[in-house]
Amino acid sequence: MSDCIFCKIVNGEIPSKKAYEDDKILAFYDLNPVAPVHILIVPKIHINSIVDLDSKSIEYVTYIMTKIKDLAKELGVDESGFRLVTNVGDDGGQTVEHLHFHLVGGRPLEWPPG
Ligand code: IU
Repeated sequence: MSDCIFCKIVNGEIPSKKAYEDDKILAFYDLNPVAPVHILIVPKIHINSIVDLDSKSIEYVTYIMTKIKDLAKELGVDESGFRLVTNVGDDGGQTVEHLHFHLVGGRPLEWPPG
C-alpha cells in the first residue's frame, strides 16, 4: 500500500535497522523500544492486521512463527524468555496498520499489560 509506513520500510524507501530479512519477511528494530530487546517482524505484503488474514496470507504468519526461535536466539533472549505481541485496532493499541509482531524481551515483563 503506497501510504503505509511499514511498506515503505519493507521496500527501503524509509531506512530501518534490520534484524533479519528474506524474501517473505522483514524484522527490524523498533524506533521506540519498550525493553532492551524490541523488534518488529512484518510480512513483506500489506496486511492490515491479524484479523485481515485469509487462507493464502496466513502463510506469512505461519512462516513468521517458524522464525521466532532463531530470532530470539540471535537476540539473546531465547533462554531468558520474551513476549510476542500483535496489537489490533484502537483498544489493542495498534498504531500502524500493517500486520506486525513485537518481539520484546531483555527484562522481566509485567502481566497484565497496561
Ligand atoms: P503498534 O502495535 O501498531 O502500536 O506498533 C507500532 C510500532 O511501530 C511502535 O512500537 C512504534 O515505535 C514502531 N514504529 C517504528 O519502529 N518505526 C516507525 O517508523 C513507526 C513506528 I511510524
